[in-house]
Amino acid sequence: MNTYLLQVEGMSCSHCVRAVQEAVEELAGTFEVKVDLDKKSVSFQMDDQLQNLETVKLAIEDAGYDVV
Ligand SMILES: [Cu+2]
Repeated sequence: MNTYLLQVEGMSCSHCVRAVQEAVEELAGTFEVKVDLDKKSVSFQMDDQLQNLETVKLAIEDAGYDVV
């Protein structure tokens, strides 16, 4: 299990925070998802056997936000 931190652009309110949170949480192999609106970031733990970073990035982008 590794900890990751991604910068996410486009979040402006608590609804956005929830959308990003859910997009990452619903993926297999992600845990302890925390979105920080002020820092424009999402941190999470990921089991690299079950999930990969590219899929997480795509899930966030599919939710309507940009991973930078
Ligand atoms: Cu919002």
